[in-house]
This record gives sequence, C-alpha cells and structure tokens, in this order.
Amino acid sequence: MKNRIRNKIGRTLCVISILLIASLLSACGKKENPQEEPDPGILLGFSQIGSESAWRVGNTNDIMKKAEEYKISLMFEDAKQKQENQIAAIRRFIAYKVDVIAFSPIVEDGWDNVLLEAKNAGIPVILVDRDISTEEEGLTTCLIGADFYQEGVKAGEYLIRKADSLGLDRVNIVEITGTVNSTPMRQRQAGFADAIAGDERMHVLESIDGDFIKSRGAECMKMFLEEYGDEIDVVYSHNDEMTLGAIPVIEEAGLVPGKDIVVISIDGGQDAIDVLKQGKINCIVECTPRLGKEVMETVIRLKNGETVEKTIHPDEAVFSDEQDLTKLGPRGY
Ligand code: GZL
Repeated sequence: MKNRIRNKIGRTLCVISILLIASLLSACGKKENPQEEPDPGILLGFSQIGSESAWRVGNTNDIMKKAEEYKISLMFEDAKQKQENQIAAIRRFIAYKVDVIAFSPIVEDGWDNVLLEAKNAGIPVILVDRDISTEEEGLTTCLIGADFYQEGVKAGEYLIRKADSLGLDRVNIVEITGTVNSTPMRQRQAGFADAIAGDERMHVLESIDGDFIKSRGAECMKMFLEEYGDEIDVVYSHNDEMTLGAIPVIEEAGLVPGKDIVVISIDGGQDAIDVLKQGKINCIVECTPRLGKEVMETVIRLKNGETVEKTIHPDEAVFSDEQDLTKLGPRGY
C-alpha cells in the first residue's frame, strides 16, 4: 500500500517539475514582439504668449490637459508677452529636435528667420490661436484658431440689432483694441467695421490700444470719458480683460454700464459672463480657448505623415441680453 502511495507522489512531482522546466524555458526563450517595442512617443514644443488674460490661462490649461490625454510629451515655454522670448524658445525646440513646434504668435510680423530655421531642420510648425504674415510661403503647416474676423462681424451685427431695439438714430462708438499688429486685434476691428459700414447711424469716435490687458482697458475708458463724456453710446472692447477694466471706470463717472453705455466684449470667460448676467455687459462674442484637442490630433497626423487642413476654426457662439442667460452653464475659464 505504502509503495503504491510513494509511486503516485513520485510521478506527480515528476510531472510538476517537467511543467516548471518547460515554462521556464519558454519564458527565457520568449522573443519580444517587435510590435510591442515601447513607443518613443511624440515630443511637442509649445511657445505660449504669456498669461495676460483668463482666456490665455484657459488656453494653456487646455493645451496641457490634452497633451497628457493624448500622451504627447510637451516642452512648454511661457514667453511673458515678449516676441523675442518666443523666438528663443523656438530655437531651443529646434536644437532639441522636437517632432513638432506649435506657438501662439504675439504679433504677426518678425517670424521669417526662425521659421526658416525650423523648416530647414525638417520640423513642422503649427500656428495656434493667432496668425502671422511672412515673406516666404510655406513656413507653417496650419493654423488652429478662432475666426476673429467673424467675431468682429458678430459684434457689429449685435450692435445694429441693439440700435434698432433702442430706436437710436445716431450711435457714437469708442473702441478699445487688443495688441496692435496681432491677428485678433486686426480682424476683430475689420469685421466690426465691415458689419456696421452700411449703417449711417454708426460713428466710431476713436480706437485706442488696450493690449488685451485689464489695466490698459481701464486707462483707455478713462481717456474716452475725459474726451467724449456722455456723448459715448457704445464701448466695443476686443477682450473681456479690458472690458472688466473699463466697467468700474464707467461707474466711477456716474454712468450705468449696460444702460447709459452699451458694452460689447469678446472671449466669454466666467468673470465676464457673470457681469453679463448682471446686465453691465450687453453682448459677449465667444472666443474659445479650448484648442488643445485639435492641436494634439493635428500633431499626431503630422507625425504619421498625414496631410492636415490649412485652417481649423472652432465653432463659437454669441451671449447677449437678447437671450435667457440663466441657462448658461459654467465656462471653465
Ligand atoms: C484670442 C486671443 C486673445 C484673447 C485675449 O484668440 O488671441 O488673446 O481674445 C488674449 O483675451 O489676450
């Protein structure tokens, strides 16, 4: 009896050891499947203008969030509102041999040399948010950003409707512009001017550069009120930061923003939307900062050698006192 049990245990141990040796041999001899080599990944160099507005901060956050989501390594540089810092950053990206360069150009001119260096290095360049003008063609692959001209048109079309509803026969407008020579400034001004050109009621008294920043918006509004006082019917401001700077100045002059002076703005950040809901701003044309998804998908297409569209415009809305604003959800920037 005992012998039979010993034999059974012996046979079982023998089978287990054979199975163990077999599995060890297969593990050692197992070839790495070449398809499973770790992905070297994509390295994107991104030069951001700075942090001049809630819009810009929202744009930066979205770029970073989407880079992580799409597993793209990001070399991010903040130019602190200086073109020379953007040019230096692009040169660093070239030296680092990134796969793709993306940047939001603070102004339209002065990019030819550094973009020629990127082209000669074989690195594709994506424009994000704003456009550039260069002597040489083909220095950039595509532009991903808002249609600023249409934003200006939407602002002008709102004003025509507002003048109709108020029964105005003359409309005196002051304009606080964004950074001179930037795409949003040029095109928001052109779109607005073209939209009101056929309406004889409309008169732009003066345009002053507010550089997209709050303090300058306040200074511009102060200058306008000192110059024109209660002649002013409308202030058209190229972004919310400058608008939010101008509103307290209107109030300090004893005037009611949104009533004595119609206030038209662009961007659509939470702070400005809250003021719109209070009735101190009459219209905000949306300019979405959420460009990260389109940027990362374009980066991947370029890395895969696919062709991409020359221009990608996001859809954008208009928020105004013509609508039920209670339904407007949180803006996220
Ligand atoms: C628009 C962007 C502008 C925003 C401003 O796409 O370039 O720059 O409207 C920001 O808030 O400063």
